[in-house]
Amino acid sequence: MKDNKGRFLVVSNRLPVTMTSNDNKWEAKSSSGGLVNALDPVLKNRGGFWVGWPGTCEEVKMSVLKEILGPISKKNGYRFMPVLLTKKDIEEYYHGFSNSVLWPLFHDFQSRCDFLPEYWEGYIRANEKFAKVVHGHASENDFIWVNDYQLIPLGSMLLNKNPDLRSSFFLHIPFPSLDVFMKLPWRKEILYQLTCYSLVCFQTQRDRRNFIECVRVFYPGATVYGRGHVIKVRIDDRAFLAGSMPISIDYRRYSSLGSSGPVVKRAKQIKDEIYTEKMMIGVDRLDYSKGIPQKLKGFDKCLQEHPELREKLTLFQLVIPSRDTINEYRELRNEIELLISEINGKYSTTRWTPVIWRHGSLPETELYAAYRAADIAIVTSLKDGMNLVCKEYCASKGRKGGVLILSEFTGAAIQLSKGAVLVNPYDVCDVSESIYRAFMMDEEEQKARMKSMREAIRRQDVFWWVDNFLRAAAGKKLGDFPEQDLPSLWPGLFKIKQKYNAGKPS
Ligand code: GDG
Repeated sequence: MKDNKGRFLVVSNRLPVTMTSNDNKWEAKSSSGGLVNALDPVLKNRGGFWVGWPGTCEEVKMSVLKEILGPISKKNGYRFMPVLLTKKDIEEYYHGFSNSVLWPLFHDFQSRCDFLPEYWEGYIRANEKFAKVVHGHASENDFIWVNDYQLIPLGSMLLNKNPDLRSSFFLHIPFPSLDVFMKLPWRKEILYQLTCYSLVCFQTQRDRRNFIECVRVFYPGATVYGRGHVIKVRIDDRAFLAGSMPISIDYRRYSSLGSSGPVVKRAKQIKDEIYTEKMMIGVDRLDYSKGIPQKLKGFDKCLQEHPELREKLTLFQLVIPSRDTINEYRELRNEIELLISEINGKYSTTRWTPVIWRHGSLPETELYAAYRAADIAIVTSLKDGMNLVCKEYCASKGRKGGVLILSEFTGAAIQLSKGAVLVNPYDVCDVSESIYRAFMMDEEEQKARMKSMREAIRRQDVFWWVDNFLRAAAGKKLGDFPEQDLPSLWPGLFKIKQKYNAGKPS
């Protein structure tokens, strides 16, 4: 098992599939989300591993896991390695420390944090479980890529198990400023754990700057060398790299999907069904960081200030269910429903409903048809590590126009600042006027802005991101992990079987 030339080993909280059981019948559904959508095309057909929680706390027999995950592994061309977690783990590690401490704090929502010591204990316990699975399958030659805030301690745990098991880390969410980070009761531990990776990488230079500032305060003797995407940090006798690389999408795939016959045809149908002159799309996970109420309030104000837009502009808002067992998220859903019914109650006519919304996911082609049909896309995140929705929207438009309204507080705003209409989501007037401006923008300006955004996304697509990450972490590029058939899980097993059979009397 451990004699290989080096494989890709991605670790994230969730596997790209979720296992569910109904009357003891198990099935796996693919899960979507920024991280999965970015990493799946990278891992596809490269014969590596994805380690993560399969989304269930129920006891699952090994035979069931193999039966369910085996065929999906084969289809995807990489293997799924489940980490089994208990209800208590999920309560304390996932809902607790990850989503009630790190997520709100790193998105600047300090007042939403619950700094409970048992959450920290659960976080460490669950990370140990991940470390055990990774350690059981990885060799020193493998490229171990740990993803996101749920797994910050993993790198240091792997080093404790085997000092040659080096790993790299990418933080998909923002890294907060020093004064916010200081509020974390486990700030010393979290910072130390981040410094144990060979490469610790952030979405933007701003996030990395925040991190380096924290390093300088906690390790006054630290030295920092270099500039650009990757810099070197030395703390006493330890050295590691700190990077900043914006994650992106598989631009070519999404751009050709957006221009494909079925998507274009369906986009036309959607446009006809919507009825109004223009359609504006919003696609967000149900999360307070995405600023959905701020978007709705801005739209309300726009319809109030500019009555000429009534019956001419419809908002199609897709809300993807997320963490819906948490009270706060249920409350957010109620708030959104209330705001939508207020807007629709105020302005609807017999032939027009201002906000059409859906709480649920769409199949990929349907989502791209909706992007394609939309004249405007609106992202009003209060804080967002990157935001892939805005990049997907631009890719789907082909050479057509379309306007992107984008929150200043997304990582993507740095790359797309020339083409997008940037907005401060906390300023209801700004949101309202940006919608009006987007509605009125002429075709020529739209096309010019869209072109510059598409160019930026095409130049730095998800493969650029991976190549840069690999080059910095291991001096490799994606091509060094060629496409291949899924290798056997136990390469030695075939030989042992042969030997055994050879020794057997015929
Ligand atoms: C985190 C960070 C960072 C959404 N609805 C459907 C669907 N989606 C897909 C989109 C997009 C993804 O979900 C959402 O990605 P985002 O980047 O917008 O947001 P998060 O999920 O919060 O992701 C974020 C990201 O990690 C990557 O680093 O950009 O800042 O918060 O890809 O397409 N996909 C389908 N149907 C839907 O209804 N098929």
